[in-house]
Amino acid sequence: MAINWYPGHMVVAQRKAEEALGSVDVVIEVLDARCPAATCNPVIDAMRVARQRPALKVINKIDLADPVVTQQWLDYFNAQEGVTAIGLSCKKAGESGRVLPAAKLLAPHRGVPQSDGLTPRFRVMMMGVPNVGKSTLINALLNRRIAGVGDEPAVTKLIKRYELADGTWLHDTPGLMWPKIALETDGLLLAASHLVGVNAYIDEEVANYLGEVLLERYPEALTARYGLDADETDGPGVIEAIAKRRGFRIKGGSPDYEKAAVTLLNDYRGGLLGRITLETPATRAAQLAALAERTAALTQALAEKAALDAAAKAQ
Ligand SMILES: Nc1nc2c(ncn2[C@@H]2O[C@H](COP(=O)(O)OP(=O)(O)OP(=O)(O)O)[C@@H](O)[C@H]2O)c(=O)[nH]1
Ligand SMILES: [Mg+2]
Repeated sequence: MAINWYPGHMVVAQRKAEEALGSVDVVIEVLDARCPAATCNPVIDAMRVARQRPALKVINKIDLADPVVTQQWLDYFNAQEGVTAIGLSCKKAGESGRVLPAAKLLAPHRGVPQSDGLTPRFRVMMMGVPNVGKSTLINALLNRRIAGVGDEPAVTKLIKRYELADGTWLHDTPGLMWPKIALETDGLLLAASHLVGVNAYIDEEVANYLGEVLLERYPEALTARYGLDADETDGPGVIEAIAKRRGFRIKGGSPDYEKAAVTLLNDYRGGLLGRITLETPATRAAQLAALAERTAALTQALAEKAALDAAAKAQ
């Protein structure tokens, strides 16, 4: 199932963000530590690179993620040109204090008095996919609950500017998706992590994939929470086993897969399965290689068909 969620307000928001980029110094791109690469919006990267703005990638929600894998992602992003990455949890007091000093290092000319006596104001813009914690980070930096937050994708609908006591401008932006997600599994990771609108996917399909990833990467978490046997073989098997263990049944007595799927999604989202990261730099590289192979095979098949059509026409 391909998940694509690109509601109308995002088209407008993207255009406005593109305009606003011209007058900010650093883009703070907020990512979700449970799926950091899937939460990298390629359109945001392209906009930022076109405007030659440096990026501070903030891997947020590390309280929910596997600390070993978070370190792997920090190393991965820090190796990228024009990018600095830090990990934090907005839910932990004081952790956001590292954000602005790290961002300032990327624009050393700003906020420093010039020879004409003027001090150029430091301006940052929070960007990222929906529900990753952009507004929560703004509130943490302001030390006030002023930006609207909520555990629903697309809470912030308009760009808003906030000012810190030292004159720094913080722009909050609506979460942005992009028109076509190249890796189908990225859409599933985003949906599992509650980062896309609920109307864009079917819980059971997403939970089947989540079950498959958990079975592969964190089988012990499934055993601890649901008492699953190690011999479950696939995602649907995990959902079926949860329904059986918990006694979820629909009228007539068959297993209630829907209820089991929602249970798994909510438990993962709420951190009840422990600290989990659904992708690593290695799993990502393997998926990208497989995608490249599929694309090459498709291109070749199309070229062969075009050659056959041309030969048939020539006869
Ligand atoms: N566990 C955990 N939850 C967090 C963290 N940061 C934010 N959240 C939660 O994530 C949810 C989304 O936060 P928001 O700040 O509204 O996200 P946003 O990126 O502004 O979302 P949109 O405006 O919809 O694009 C809220 O329920 C927050 O409480 C974190 O570090 N850890
Ligand atoms: Mg917001």
